[in-house]
Amino acid sequence: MTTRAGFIALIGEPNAGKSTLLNRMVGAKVSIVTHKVQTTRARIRGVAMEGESQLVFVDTPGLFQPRRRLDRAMVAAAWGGAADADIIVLLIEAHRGITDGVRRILEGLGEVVHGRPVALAINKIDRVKSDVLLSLTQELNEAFDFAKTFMISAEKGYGVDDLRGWLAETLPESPWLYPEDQIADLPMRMIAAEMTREKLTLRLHQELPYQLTVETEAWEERKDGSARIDQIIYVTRQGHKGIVLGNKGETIKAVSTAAREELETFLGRRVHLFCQVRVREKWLDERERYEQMGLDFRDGND
Ligand SMILES: Nc1nc2c(ncn2[C@@H]2O[C@H](COP(=O)(O)OP(=O)(O)OP(=O)(O)O)[C@@H](O)[C@H]2O)c(=O)[nH]1
Ligand SMILES: [Mg+2]
Repeated sequence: MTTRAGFIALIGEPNAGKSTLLNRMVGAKVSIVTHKVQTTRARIRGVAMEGESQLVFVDTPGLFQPRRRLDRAMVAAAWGGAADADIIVLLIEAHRGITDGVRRILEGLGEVVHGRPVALAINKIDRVKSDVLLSLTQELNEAFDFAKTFMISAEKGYGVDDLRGWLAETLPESPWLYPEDQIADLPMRMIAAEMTREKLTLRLHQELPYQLTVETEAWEERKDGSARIDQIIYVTRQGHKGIVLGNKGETIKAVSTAAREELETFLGRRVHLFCQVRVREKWLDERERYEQMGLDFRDGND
């Protein structure tokens, strides 16, 4: 039997459903998901097996017009993921159709593909009537030379098996790149930090989720089989610290409880999670913070 393996970059506008699709393909929550844009900040790999093929999915930050250093580093990471992949899957939101953002991505794609297959995945088909899909498919295929078009719902699972099957047979012949039972290669410290950031993003409003970052500072294995995890939430202003803490500390308490519960499920053991909020006005310009996020600091330069 010949084995196949390779990298599949999931790209698209923020909120297109890339992380949801990665998690569904892998069968576990490897990448955080929220209803807000710009949730994913760095490339996150998830591994799935299909027959003799090993599919290494690369979730990427959404592609948008960056304003800040962090935005630029995120967008660079996303394009970098596309540039390194064997196959690119572009996710489009069915109900939003061809936005200006989608047009810009199609232009950018032309420069990075170099003959590699690009599949179109029209996502969130559960949100539209089927007649919309036909014209959208046609328009998109006129705008770009896609190898194949799939209509999916990453959330409900529609069409995902077809996409997986096509990817499995389209990947190049290659030995597997990861052990057969491995599903992710993100360090646990980072997965843990991401879980806390997801809960913060879900609870906090407006700009605040975009002005904070979470890092796991210490991870201690305890004799009773549990883990003690200490995390720092960096915010840019004293006022933000107050909001993250909440009245009598109720916000931070709810966030850390939710994150701890999810971590315990993921790890299959007890966790003691301690989150501390620290004001660091300039964290968005600190190299160390980017390295912790898995981003290249230099990519943020103008
Ligand atoms: N109705 C519907 N919602 C979906 C579907 N797929 C994803 N979503 C929702 O869309 C929102 C964004 O999903 P994500 O997976 O975080 O999107 P993303 O592309 O990773 O977003 P960024 O990380 O911000 O770039 C979440 O609320 C998901 O639950 C789908 O097939 N149908
Ligand atoms: Mg995401």
